Amino acid sequence: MCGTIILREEKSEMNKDQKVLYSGMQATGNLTLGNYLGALKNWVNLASEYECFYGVMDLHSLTVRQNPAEFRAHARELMMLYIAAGIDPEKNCLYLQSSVPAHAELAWILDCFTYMGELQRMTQFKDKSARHSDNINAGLFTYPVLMAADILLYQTDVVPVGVDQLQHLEITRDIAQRFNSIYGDVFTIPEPYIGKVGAKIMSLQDPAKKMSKSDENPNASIFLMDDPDTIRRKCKRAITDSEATIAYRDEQPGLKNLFDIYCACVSKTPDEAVAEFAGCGYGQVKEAVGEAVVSVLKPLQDRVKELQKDKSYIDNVIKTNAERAYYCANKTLRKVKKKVGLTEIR
Ligand code: ATP
Ligand code: LTN
Repeated sequence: MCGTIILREEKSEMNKDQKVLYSGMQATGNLTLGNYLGALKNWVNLASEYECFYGVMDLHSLTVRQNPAEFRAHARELMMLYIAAGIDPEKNCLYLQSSVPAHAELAWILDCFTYMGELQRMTQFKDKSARHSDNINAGLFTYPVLMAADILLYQTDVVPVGVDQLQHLEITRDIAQRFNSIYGDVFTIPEPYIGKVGAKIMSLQDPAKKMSKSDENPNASIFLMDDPDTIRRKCKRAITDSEATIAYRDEQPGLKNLFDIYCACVSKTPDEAVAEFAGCGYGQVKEAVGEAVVSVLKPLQDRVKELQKDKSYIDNVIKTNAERAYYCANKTLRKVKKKVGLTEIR
């Protein structure tokens, strides 16, 4: 075990010149096509250029009540989805947020550098407290500070996320700049990375809302593990409009969303997609979108099914990557504690 830690420390020292990428998802429920096209797919595309850390954000998930057994299973499933999507756990650090205590420790310190007014402005807090009015807990309120701690602990340069997370990135940068202005250059200031296509996939049943894991209408979201017939059916039932015109424009949000999904799946531009379907009916577009999504998700689903059979492999990934994350995170945490004047006992 000690030997493994030393090897992993050496690896981090060696990669000092490589820029750092950090991202993560909450370990709640089933991932949607929005999570995949808006975030996960970009992670895979960027992985070779950066030293990458991908967290399974299980501490964040506690802001909503979880069934313990299901929650534990979801965290493992999410780890499998990361791997199935193409993130190699030998080359990238995939780990559970809760296995690195430095996240919670830095979050507390950063809480003391964050203003109530800043947190009150967060739209995700407003949305989630409206949706969970029976459980507006302090964790939901300070959620962005824990997210800032996640990012800043690894001296992150770039954070690939969907558009809905931009506000959290902005507050992360503000907190880091505030801290640095008092104590010197402790934190790298991270930049968001938003993909060109798929940055905001909308609900198939209400194109004004983002596609979300927690939508009550099961036809609104395509889940990554949906079987092909379910995917085709959900696409067929997607809400469009009565204009009967093939175009990519804001006035036809349902069709625009279908084109966004199609383009992200087949790597085409909206203009190319519109040209391809010129003269077609919406039914043909929906059918093609369904097939494109099935083709993108099939290999990922097959790989998840294989991984589900190999418990010890995932156990091993969880353990060894946690050691590396622990080492990197604690380097920053030690620096922060020293700067603010906390006593270190060796
Ligand atoms: P919930 O809907 O339950 O609040 P979520 O689906 O937003 O959760 P998160 O774990 O909060 O899931 O998000 C994980 C990543 O997926 C983030 O980078 C987020 O920006 C991205 N993402 C989520 N939904 C979409 C979407 N509809 N389109 C594009 N990106 C998305
Ligand atoms: N809040 C994020 C999940 C998340 C995250 C992070 C993303 C928690 N910590 C750090 C990027 C970097 C969300 O997607 N809802």
